[in-house]
Amino acid sequence: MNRPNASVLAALAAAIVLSACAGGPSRATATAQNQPARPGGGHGLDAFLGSYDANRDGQVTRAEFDAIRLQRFQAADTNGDGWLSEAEYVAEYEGRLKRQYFDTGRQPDAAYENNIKQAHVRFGIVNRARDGQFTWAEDQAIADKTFTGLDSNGDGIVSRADPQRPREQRAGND
Ligand SMILES: [Ca+2]
Ligand SMILES: [Ca+2]
Ligand SMILES: [Ca+2]
Repeated sequence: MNRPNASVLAALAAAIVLSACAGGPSRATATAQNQPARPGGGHGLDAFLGSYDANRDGQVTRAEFDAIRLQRFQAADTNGDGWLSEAEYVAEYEGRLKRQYFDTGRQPDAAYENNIKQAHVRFGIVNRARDGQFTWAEDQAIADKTFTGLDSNGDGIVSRADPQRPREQRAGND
């Protein structure tokens, strides 16, 4: 008879523990090389330029801004019905948040949960019609506000030439 002895079982247990650890918090070394723009968000001009200046010339035109917003909107509309449900809206946001955490080697924490909660709250704000359907037209209305707010010299381009006032609170923007 050949039954496994205690030392084999111990080795096996150790191997299982090790492999469990391998999937843990050490996966933090992802490089972001093939991501020209960081869509993770944040506030202010730097974040805006980082997210929307597709051709990297230091200026965001309205066409660049709209192109990326449309891309994001369409990607978020996973069932393709032309509008975002709350679940689709939050899932899109969570995808970007996850990537941001992954890129910076952070594990989901209390702030993460809070951000997700805020995304739900934000849906209630951006979905002006309160019909549970966030449409591209509603997104464009927000885009108008965001863009003209940042384009403070009014030349139709957002760049460092636009003097920015401090803005700690910019709820409703993503
Ligand atoms: Ca540009
Ligand atoms: Ca949809
Ligand atoms: Ca400008």
